[in-house]
Amino acid sequence: MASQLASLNQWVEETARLTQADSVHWCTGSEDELAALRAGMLESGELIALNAETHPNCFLHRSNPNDVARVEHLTFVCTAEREDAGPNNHWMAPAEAHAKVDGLFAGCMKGRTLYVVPYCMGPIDAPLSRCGVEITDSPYVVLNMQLMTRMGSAALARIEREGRFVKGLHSIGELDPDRRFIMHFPEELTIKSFGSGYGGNALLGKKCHALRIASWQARQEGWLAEHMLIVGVENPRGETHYVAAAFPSACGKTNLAMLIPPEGYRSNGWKVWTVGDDICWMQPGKDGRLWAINPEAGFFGVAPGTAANTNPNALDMLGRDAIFTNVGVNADGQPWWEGLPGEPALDWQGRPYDPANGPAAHPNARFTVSAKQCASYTDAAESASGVPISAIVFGGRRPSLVPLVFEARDWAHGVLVGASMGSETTAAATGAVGVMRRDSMAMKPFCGYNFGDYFAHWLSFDKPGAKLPKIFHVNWFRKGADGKFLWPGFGENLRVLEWMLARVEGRVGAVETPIGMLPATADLGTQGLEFPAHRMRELLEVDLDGWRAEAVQIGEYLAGFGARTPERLHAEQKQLLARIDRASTAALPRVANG
Ligand code: GTP
Ligand code: SPV
Ligand code: MN
Repeated sequence: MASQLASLNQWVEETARLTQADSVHWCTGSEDELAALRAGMLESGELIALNAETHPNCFLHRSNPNDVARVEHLTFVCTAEREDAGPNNHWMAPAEAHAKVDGLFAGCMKGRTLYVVPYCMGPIDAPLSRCGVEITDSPYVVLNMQLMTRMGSAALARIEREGRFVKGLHSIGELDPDRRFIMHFPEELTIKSFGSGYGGNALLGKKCHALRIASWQARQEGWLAEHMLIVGVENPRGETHYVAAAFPSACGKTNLAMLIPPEGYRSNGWKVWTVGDDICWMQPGKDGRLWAINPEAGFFGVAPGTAANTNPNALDMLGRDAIFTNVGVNADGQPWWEGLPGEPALDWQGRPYDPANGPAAHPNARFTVSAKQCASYTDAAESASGVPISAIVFGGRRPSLVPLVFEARDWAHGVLVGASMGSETTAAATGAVGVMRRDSMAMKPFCGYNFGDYFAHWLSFDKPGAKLPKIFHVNWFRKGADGKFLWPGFGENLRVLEWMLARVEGRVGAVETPIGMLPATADLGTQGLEFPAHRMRELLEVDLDGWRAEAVQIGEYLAGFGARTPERLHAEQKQLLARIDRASTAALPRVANG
């Protein structure tokens, strides 16, 4: 089968010639096709069957140990003008990038099958959804794309109808880190990824298309493509508010998206609905609100730490029809990672487990599973119009300074709060872990254009008639003097969401501080939590000296984007600094007159 779309056929034919693939397979997404792929991979060792009784139709994939995470230093945005990619991206001139990577693709699929994978990001009938075609020589990528996107015949039909699609060319090459590139050509709606088979480097619908290319398109077309979860919070009155939250990689999106309310909240009727756990596309609706869809159809989630006491919804959905990448295995042939009960037998590289070799599961080990298997997944996630967003939340790993929660004063201040986000780096990308860096809107690795222009785009949503969500910042990761997290996190995070939504509904007050509005300690529900009052004070503390230094750093960071940073954002930063200075002066002990 080929397509009715000449441009697609032609691209497939050219690519087959360039890569010298043995054969071409157009993926339909049928059960037979998937079964055949799995059978071949079990034979080649690319998949390992897990315990079929405890984990029916679950498989383990061990990636090359040099290929276990995104590679930001090898990821490029190739725009005609360097400034359009911005200092937030690695840049290469398009002609040079094409030449470099096409050289690698030449002959790279000799002896391999070339898979043509048509996919749709978002519900197949949603106007905001966008389609793409990934060409890959990795059956592992095909299986993952089938779980993560609407892949196959329905997507191809939409592509043929629209005549337009994002082209993604991928080969695992030789998995040589010195011959690895993830190239984006937003002006050509094209992605070329060579030399990695892992996650965001290889599943091109995800970060490459749904964030880097889509953010570029979103700017031109007046919408937003964001690294955000989408979660519905239903209160005891049966009203559901949808919240979109941007946390950097491995900072808690999947966990918040699938949160199970604490016991007292559950019995009072609180419910939490999962729409998406990683990516959010949103657009102003006719009513002025922002309406959001989850472009993905599955979860590619961090395995370590996923446990009955942290994310039971996730654990429950992983009992069948799932792919595990770089986890350990127990003596029973079940997948195992740090946080689960019991003992590992083999580590992620298939060696007998030895603590001297490090953790049994790689810290960036992942599961891939269809969203439909998540008990809290809601039909609203399949809605063509999306869900209306009541609140936007930014957050990161900040061991000090940043309080548990605060609310931005208005949209423009909220954009500054998002732009100023910082977080400690994690194992989701190769490189040092635990290093503080700025990660505006959690998009540092994913914005397909200059951050200065991106901030201006965010500001542009504030216009007459807009009914914009309130913006908040959270920090689940503040630590006490003992080096331990002050806040219990996970399900207890609903307590913070409750306060935010009460603010959205205008039902609770707030304490005004120079950095924004904070809850009065009494307004954050701690019923049922063993929680000394001094700890809440510590979590909500605003250290003016520390914030002064932070505000100065934010100013320097914004200046780094030069003339592209909107004046309005500079003005917000100056106002922040001025508020801090005023409050510091007011807080100084006064000498009485006379
Ligand atoms: P990506 O898929 O990389 O984008 O990550 P993510 O943002 O979805 O992060 P995820 O929810 O998978 O969490 C990453 C790690 O943070 C896991 O080890 C979690 O156990 C831990 N984590 C998540 N939420 C919390 C929390 O509220 N408190 C604490 N202390 N840890 C958390
Ligand atoms: C992330 O790193 O933010 C992820 C995993 O969600 S990956 O698909 O590898 O980008
Ligand atoms: Mn992510």
